[in-house]
Amino acid sequence: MSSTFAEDAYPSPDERARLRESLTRSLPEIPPVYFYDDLGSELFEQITHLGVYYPTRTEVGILEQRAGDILRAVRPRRLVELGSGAGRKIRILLDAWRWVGGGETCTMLDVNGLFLETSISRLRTDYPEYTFRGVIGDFTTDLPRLGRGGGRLVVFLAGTIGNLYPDERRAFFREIARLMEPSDALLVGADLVKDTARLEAAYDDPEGVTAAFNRNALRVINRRFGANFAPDAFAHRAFYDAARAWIEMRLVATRRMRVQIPALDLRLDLERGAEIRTEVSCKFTRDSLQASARAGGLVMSSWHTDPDQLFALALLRRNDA
Ligand code: SAH
Ligand code: AVI
Repeated sequence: MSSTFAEDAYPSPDERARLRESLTRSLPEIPPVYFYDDLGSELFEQITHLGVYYPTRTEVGILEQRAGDILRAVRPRRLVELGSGAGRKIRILLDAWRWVGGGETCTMLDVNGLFLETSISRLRTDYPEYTFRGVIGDFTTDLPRLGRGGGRLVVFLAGTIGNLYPDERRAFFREIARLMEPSDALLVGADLVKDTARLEAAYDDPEGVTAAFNRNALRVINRRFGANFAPDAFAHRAFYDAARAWIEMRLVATRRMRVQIPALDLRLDLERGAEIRTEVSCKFTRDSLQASARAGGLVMSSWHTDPDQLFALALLRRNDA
């Protein structure tokens, strides 16, 4: 478990084909998974502490209130966290598990090996009664590596579900439903639709941390694919698209430039003002999340939110459970 995402082996033909396809769309895209090398994961951690970035502290508050109820409802023997990052939120569930009982193992899956390794070694020290396992992988393709077998609570926090496009989200729910047993459950953190000013402020902080996080995707592409993007020649842009109910992050070229990406055998000629989409972050209502889960073969068994209805946790089960 020692390699980190950005230092992994040379990208596979499949990975190269997918990025090439994304970058050659009429609106070029870099999938958000490329934010999360070690620097990007650290920048995300900094984002979680920003005053304007309400999702983390709000979700932590809901988890602290509801972790016991959720564990009592599911009675899992095994916890699985997808996109675990620095591994702080799982501690709230592990603390509650100590009271509720029945806990055995905790598996965390993340694309960033360093963050995974560090968080697992800390968790092993602080929770010696549980067995921890780390899986370096991609939650859009590697879920089968988590195996099967009941008694599992899978948690997918932070609103990361919103970083999947609606069709990817449906495919994700379907794949989870396929791998779940009737006794398993999925706990999903979802950021909620709210006023545009508050949403946009959360993705454009005055300190420029989100801008640095956004530009970091170019550094990752440079390293991983031998490209020569000049990150400083791009401006950060974030806006709420109310019709699609998502925040969109883009990078805007501040001058005309030619970018070579040798590993993709690709040259991009960007005009000044040309944009690259780096992330969508979908916002939900209870109904929209329920409909999306149902389309993927899951039903909502409980919904937990904060007093200001900023963020929610939804507990989902297989529709035949
Ligand atoms: N759960 C943490 C971190 C959320 S940030 C929290 O609540 O604060 C999103 C996390 O998902 C990062 O750790 C990132 O490395 C990981 N990630 C992003 N895309 C991924 C993918 N496709 N597969 C696996 N992990 C991914
Ligand atoms: C990880 N994910 C839920 C974050 C979000 O809010 O969509 C990523 C992020 N992008 C910009 N700021 C935070």
